[in-house]
Amino acid sequence: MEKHSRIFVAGHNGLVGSAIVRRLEADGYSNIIVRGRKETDLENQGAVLKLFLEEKPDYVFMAAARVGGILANNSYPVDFIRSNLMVQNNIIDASHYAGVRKLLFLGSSCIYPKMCPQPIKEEYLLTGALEPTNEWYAIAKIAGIKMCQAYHRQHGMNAISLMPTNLYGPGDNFDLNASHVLPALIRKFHEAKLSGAKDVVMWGTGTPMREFLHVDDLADACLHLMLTYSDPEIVNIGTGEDVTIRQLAEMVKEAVGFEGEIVQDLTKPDGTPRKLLDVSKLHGLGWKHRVELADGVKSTYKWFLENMEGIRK
Ligand code: GFB
Repeated sequence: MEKHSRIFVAGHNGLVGSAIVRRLEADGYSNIIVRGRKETDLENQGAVLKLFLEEKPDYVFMAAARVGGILANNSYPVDFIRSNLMVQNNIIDASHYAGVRKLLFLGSSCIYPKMCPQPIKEEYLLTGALEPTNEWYAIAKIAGIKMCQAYHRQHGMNAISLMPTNLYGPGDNFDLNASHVLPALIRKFHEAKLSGAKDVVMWGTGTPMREFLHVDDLADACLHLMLTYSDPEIVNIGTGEDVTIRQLAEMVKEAVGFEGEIVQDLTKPDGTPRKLLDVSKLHGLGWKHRVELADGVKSTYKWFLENMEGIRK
């Protein structure tokens, strides 16, 4: 990929897409193509094909996805399976049809079986039943991986698939019904501090374990692998370290400076008990994360404070 290559970042307004655009711009890539939802509806096959034929991208970062936390995934199964299948099929098909040189597809750590051994190796894909709260999203993402591998096998397409762990950072969604745990806790502790509330509600038991990767690290890994990796086999992207949800809540509480209690809401699901990626393949490919969780929580809280007016909440 050259600095003047035509690079399409699908989903540039989202948490991941915006981080990829920031990363590419910082490195001097000068031909970044983005399209807003109003200009091109990525669920519309004709519109996506038209975009590809007009813009003729050389490289594609496929970061457009319908994403959400455990409650949104559990509540809107149609949206999560249908929208993701449509958008990814359109982009992968159009990439082939328009002769894209390389496509990077982003999946998720929730593609792996709920009860698979930890840390999770890439080879555990499709070895067991999925976590029911997010199987709709996971099935769509698995289909995306297989589409890329099928295009590689049948047409020699250069398409790589990366599986990031739980992400967070600037541009995250802070809507309490739709968001992931980390931005939700930042908002809840912040609002509790302002209102002088006695406690903050943490969903579930607090015992599930999650691995969190700062989105700027993910963007860096995407660029690294776009430049150096060309194999259809999937690669996990994470830190290789995890915490309990209770530990995360304590960390956010401290970063925000809230002094009250943390209480459980056991009517909300825990989800999968643990989801820690084995990142030895990634490390072997020459990449390691830089942002430690405690620092990332602090910087994301700072971002939240500075951007409260415009954020999704
Ligand atoms: O981040 P999260 O929504 O997604 O929840 P998953 C992680 C854990 O945090 C669960 C708990 O055990 C939640 O019950 N939790 C505690 C909270 N308090 C809160 C809160 O206020 N809000 C939220 N959202 N959770 C998602 C998948 O699973 O992970 C997606 O549904 C995707 O498909 C994403 O793969 C990365 O880690 O459980």
